[in-house]
Amino acid sequence: MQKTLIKLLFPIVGLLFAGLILFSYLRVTRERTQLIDDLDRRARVIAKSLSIGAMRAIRNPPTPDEEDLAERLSGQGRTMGIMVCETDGKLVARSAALADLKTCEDPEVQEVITDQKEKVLIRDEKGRTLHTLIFPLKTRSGDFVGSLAVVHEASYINKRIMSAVTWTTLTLAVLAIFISALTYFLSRRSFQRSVQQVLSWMASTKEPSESLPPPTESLLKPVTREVEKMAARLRAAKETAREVSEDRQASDLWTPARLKAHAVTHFGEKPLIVVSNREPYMHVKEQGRHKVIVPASGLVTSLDPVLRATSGLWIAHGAGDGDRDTVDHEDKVLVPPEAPSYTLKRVWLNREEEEGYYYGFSNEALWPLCHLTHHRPEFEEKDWQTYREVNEKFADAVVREFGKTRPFVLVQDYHFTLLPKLIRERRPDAIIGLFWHIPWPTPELFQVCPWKREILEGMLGANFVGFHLQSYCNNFLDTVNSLLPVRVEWDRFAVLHNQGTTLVKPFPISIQPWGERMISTEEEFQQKSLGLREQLELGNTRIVISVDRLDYTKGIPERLGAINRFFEKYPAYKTKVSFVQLGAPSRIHIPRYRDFVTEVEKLVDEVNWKHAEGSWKPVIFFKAHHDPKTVYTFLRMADVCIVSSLADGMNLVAKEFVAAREKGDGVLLLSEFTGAAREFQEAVQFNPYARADFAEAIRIALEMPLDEQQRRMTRLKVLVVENNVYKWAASLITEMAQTTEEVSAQKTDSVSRTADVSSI
Ligand code: GDG
Repeated sequence: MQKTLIKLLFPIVGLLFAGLILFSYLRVTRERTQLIDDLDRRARVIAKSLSIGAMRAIRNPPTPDEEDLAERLSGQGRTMGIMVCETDGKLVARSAALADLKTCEDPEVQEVITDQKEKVLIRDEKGRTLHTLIFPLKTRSGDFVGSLAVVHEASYINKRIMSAVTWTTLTLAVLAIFISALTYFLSRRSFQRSVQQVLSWMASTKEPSESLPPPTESLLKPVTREVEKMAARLRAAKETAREVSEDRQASDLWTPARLKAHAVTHFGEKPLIVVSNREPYMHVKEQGRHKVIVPASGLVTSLDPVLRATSGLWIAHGAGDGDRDTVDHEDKVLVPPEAPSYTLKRVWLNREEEEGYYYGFSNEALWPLCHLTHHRPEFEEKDWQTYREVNEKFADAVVREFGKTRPFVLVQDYHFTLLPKLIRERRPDAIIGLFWHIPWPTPELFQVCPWKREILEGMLGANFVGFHLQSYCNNFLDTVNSLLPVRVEWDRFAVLHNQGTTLVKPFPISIQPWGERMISTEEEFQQKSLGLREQLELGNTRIVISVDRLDYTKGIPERLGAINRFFEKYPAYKTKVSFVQLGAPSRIHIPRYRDFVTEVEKLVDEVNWKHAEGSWKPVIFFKAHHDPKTVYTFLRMADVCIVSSLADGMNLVAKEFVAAREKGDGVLLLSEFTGAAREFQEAVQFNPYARADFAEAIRIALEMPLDEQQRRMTRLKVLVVENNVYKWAASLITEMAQTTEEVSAQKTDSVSRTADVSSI
């Protein structure tokens, strides 16, 4: 600290000295001028008083009296004497004291004779400093007759100046030393106090419960502000580490806190950027007021908790009619509305774009192409063009969010097959993952797509492509292998192509625990389930539940056919069991989807017409977008859940049903064509196309003994609890981190190889 203070004082003392020197210089100069002025004045008075006598001496030859004139002033104070010269330079009279000095031939005297103007000279002669005033002698009529020089001894001026300089310097030096010392001691005292305050405050921040407020008066205030921020970050990290270690001790489960710590470890403070078509929160207008809805979508169900935990950025199409009213100038809004924890950035599409890209190419071509449900894909050239344009639009929106450091982007689903390549072209260093939520067909099926190669090349812009199942990965690798000039390394499931390497891996998706989504108490659940029974006139019947987006891939007509067969075969179940279908309308602008809803309604009507008894109806079709609480309550109050998809990437409803079984009972009837069927061997599996088997599976489920239900459900629950959505997201983040390391290593390798080559 001593050194720091001295360093700090150096410029202060320097400045002080410079100021003092300037001050003494000005003082001395002023004093000198004053003394010379005094002498000028005195010499002038003498010259004027002697001028008449001098002129007389010039006119008449010198007499002894005039000799007296030259001697009259000799020895009076500092006056040495006078000298009178004629205009032709002839000496008329001179005091004896000036005998050894220059005479009338002196050029300075000559100058006065020529100019006829008074002149003052200060010069050193014979070891003395002399002040000489040369005065022009003029008659009353203005005739110039000669000059009179009055000479003074002026050495005393220099002496006086020197002593003034000495005194001023001494005084100022003492003053400077005094001020410096004072400054030093005062700063030292306040520095010491500030450092002491900051040290005790820093020591107190270690223990938040006893922490002192930061010192506000301290000289080190900017330092305390930074330390305060750092302490907050350290506390947060400590808290996360504590939560993680507690979690680890409790079990090996992935939790939001553990996922956050995992993301921070790999991405630092940079947000993970997720891009999808569907937004997690949609603002819609209802009777002039804004209402927020969570769209019925497996993608939203799984990604929202991940973004909440990692505080990332989600970029999606703003599809709600109130969306524009709720964003800021960057089209961003903080979500979830009740507890904002991440940013949603909305991208706007006009009607034509939505038609061509979303309803057209994504859902009329790629969706049926990837789901083996015998629905013919419609490949419209115009839709494909719009699809490309919208992918470009999203690429621009995504890249706009990138900073200078390497960005991490997770692209979602079949709406954005071209996006990875487009982002890569704009930012070659980006780490890009693409997650595909639906199945991938065989090469034979995929190759009917007219733009198959462009789509595959677009996807290969990603560092890795994830699917739910290994079989979808294998299909994808087979497809690129047969359609593109690439090399597939089957031992590590990698595609080597002209943009680099793409790894293809399974990441089976999952859900977050209901406990995190539902804050409802047991009492609330009982009330809500009673209310729903009343509303749907269910009485005390047993409930078989199904929850679906109304999509032709979900096997709803097949389910209704099996229900019809079940009641035909087992009529004793009439009035004792009700099939409740929660159906959220989806993609309703596509005629195929509208027709599908009409078909379901017609089939429901037929089954009910055929089997209804009194007020009891075998099927209750609850067509609406339900809130998650309603979905949860139904999943919990039912005895059996049917998931009958004809093809499904995973199917999260199956997992949600298992997670909702608080008491460990209930039976899951699961189509063997869902991704979930691979994990859920304990579910009762069936082929939804085989109506009789399907109907039989319903009976088996309804008659399954409780202990058998519990045995199966316990195993299913372990799978859902352990493999939750946080674990899924963590494995994607790990993949991104590993890819980053590999990419950096390759870069270093290629740099060193370039160096090797250049040195050859
Ligand atoms: C795709 C893939 C894959 C249903 N009705 C309502 C509602 N839902 C919720 C469910 C569930 C989600 O929607 C549906 O998820 P699924 O996974 O069953 O199906 P997709 O939407 O087709 O999802 C699928 C998934 O992506 C994830 O990768 O599993 O294979 O097709 O969470 O509970 N939610 C609300 N109201 C409803 O009326 N709020």
